[in-house]
Amino acid sequence: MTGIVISGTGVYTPPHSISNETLVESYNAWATAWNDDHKAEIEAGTIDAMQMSSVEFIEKASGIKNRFMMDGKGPTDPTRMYPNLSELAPEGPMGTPVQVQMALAAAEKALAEANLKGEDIDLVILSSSIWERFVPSMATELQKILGAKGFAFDMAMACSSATFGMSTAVDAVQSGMANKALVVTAEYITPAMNYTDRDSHFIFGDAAVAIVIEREAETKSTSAFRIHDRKLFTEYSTNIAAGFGTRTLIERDKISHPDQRFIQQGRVVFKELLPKVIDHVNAQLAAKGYKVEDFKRFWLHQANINMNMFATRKLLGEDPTQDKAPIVLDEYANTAGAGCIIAFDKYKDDFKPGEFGLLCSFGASYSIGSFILERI
Ligand code: CO8
Repeated sequence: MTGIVISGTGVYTPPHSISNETLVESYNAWATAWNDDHKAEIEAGTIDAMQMSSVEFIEKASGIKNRFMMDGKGPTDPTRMYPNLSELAPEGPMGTPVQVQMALAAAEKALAEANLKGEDIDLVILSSSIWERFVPSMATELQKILGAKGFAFDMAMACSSATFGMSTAVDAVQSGMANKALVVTAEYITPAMNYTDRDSHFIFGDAAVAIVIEREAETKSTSAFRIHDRKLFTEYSTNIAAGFGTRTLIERDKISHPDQRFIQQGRVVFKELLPKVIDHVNAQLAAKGYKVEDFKRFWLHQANINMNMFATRKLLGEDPTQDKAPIVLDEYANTAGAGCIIAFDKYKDDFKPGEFGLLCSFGASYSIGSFILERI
């Protein structure tokens, strides 16, 4: 046991709700126009025609029906196919980033649930998969806006950004480096997507989540969860990648190269990662003397419904229900590090004191982060 609790969580949902139908319509319009432009080469057999996307495939293969975007117009405009950043952060790179605006909205909700104000926080960790700006640190800008004290820093661990950030915050509070920590995962992912890639154009949505971490003895929250245990794992893999970074600045000709944006070997990820997740969770429960029956709920990473069904079926030995392992990816799509926290935030209010749940992120790098939680 850590003596530390999660005393508040918050979710920021972006304003534009984009259905599979809308996304497929714009992709297919773009692909049809591309095929028309390349008719001669396609007919000569020198290049392949773009295949059409379909709503039925997306829903069956992923379980995703909808996603939220900060800018819904750009990615669904067949003549553009990427978001318009400058409309959302008009003052250029030093204007408050969209990611910080998203983070702030989630943080305000988490602080309210924890019964705290910005000035009560003395550690801010902005832990996300991708970055709108590297310097100055976006976490320090959020710290300033919130009026938080102490120190702040950015960190990244792809799909496990929130859980790894939470674990870092637990260490800081336990060691006395900080008193009350705010972890925010602001996944502004749409700018890193390739909306002209049929295999992945439907996978992601934008969202931000925030978590307050503090000592159990000090919390003013009426709905806190005690952190009993946490277990982290990583293993290098290039099967999920987005190659942009400083190299993009230098190799200008590669800026629009597909490997700068999100790419994955979806089937390989499915096969390689899931056994690791199941072993990871089983090992954690065995080491701490828990059985799966001890848990009221499993708040899992939200990438693909078939993955979640498979994982919970293996863990529980039965078909999972929405109550046992809630799915939010149908509405939010894959929100990288934010997914399992959205599930936690939306499916935790019915917990009674003494009931246990397991929170687990898994995905890119590869990474896994799992927490055993008890409602106090
Ligand atoms: N419409 C119609 N048909 C399609 C489409 C489409 N949009 N896309 C592909 N197809 C076709 C394929 O071409 C293929 O055709 P054929 O059989 O003729 O070759 C057929 O459908 C089947 O394709 P797949 O085998 O690829 O389909 P799957 O059933 O494997 O489903 C998924 C694809 C949905 C991608 C699935 O493999 C999946 O979700 N796997 C799990 C992957 C996963 O969890 N990844 C983790 C995501 S990463 C993460 O969570 C956070 C990353 C944070 C980093 C962000 C950086 C920007």
